[in-house]
Amino acid sequence: MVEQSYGATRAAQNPGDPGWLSEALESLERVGFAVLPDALEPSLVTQLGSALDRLLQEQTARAGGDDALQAIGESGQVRAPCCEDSLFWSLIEHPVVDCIVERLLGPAAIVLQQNGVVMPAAGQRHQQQRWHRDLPYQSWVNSAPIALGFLCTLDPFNGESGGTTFLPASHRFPHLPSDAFIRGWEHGVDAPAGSLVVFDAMTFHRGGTNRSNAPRRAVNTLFGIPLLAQQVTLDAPAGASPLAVRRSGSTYRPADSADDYRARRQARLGKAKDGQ
Ligand SMILES: O=C(O)CCC(=O)C(=O)O
Repeated sequence: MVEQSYGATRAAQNPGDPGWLSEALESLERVGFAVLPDALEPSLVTQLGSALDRLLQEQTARAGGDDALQAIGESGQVRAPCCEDSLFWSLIEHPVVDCIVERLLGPAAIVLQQNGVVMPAAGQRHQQQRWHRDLPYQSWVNSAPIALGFLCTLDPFNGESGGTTFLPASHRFPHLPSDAFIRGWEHGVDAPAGSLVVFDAMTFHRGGTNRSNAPRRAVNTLFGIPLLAQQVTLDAPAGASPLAVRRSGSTYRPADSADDYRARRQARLGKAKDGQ
């Protein structure tokens, strides 16, 4: 049924789009996120879950155990799973993911990061439970998306397991709103395992608290336009000043592996617990 209105016009939609795509694109534009339930085959979800459990164990052991990861805010996270198990490329090549990426970011889009997020059971804390953007430390807004997150749920997201909580339309405003606004408007996602939760990377969100008795797992693949990349990799000469090192861009160069990422983070944060 067409809803009645007066004095209003509708933005044109692409008549060739399937209904799910029109709905997802409109939600992404207006509220900053969209939920696509049951987007993945159950057998793939099971395989991804087992692979993520294995990688979490392996990466945690390589990093010196969970206490070492807690110290640098890295516990319960699997970095770049697609670099260690090709199964995770199925989330990058998934036709629904690809359709939205191509439409909103275009053919030059690249994967900026892929992370497994394992929310611990029984209400324990996790680094991703604080409000953040997936392009963090940015207090400005863009008129069209430059990066999109695709959270694939490997377990049900609901009030008990702590589905991701979004601040609707926060991709449209530079700053995090007040606590009162957050309490009034935050929206927790309910979705079965195998869903895709798609969001503009500038939409503020946080992982919910998992009060169930089992870990709650998801994989977040972040795609973005290849913005402001160096044309040639520049290395500052031996003995260069801190300024030259900073300007060379070496601090922000992509890590070679999950272990390299953690070694750099360890060097930067030491024992500080509050780093991002
Ligand atoms: O797992 C979640 O609910 C949230 C994950 C998250 O915040 C992130 O990957 O940026």
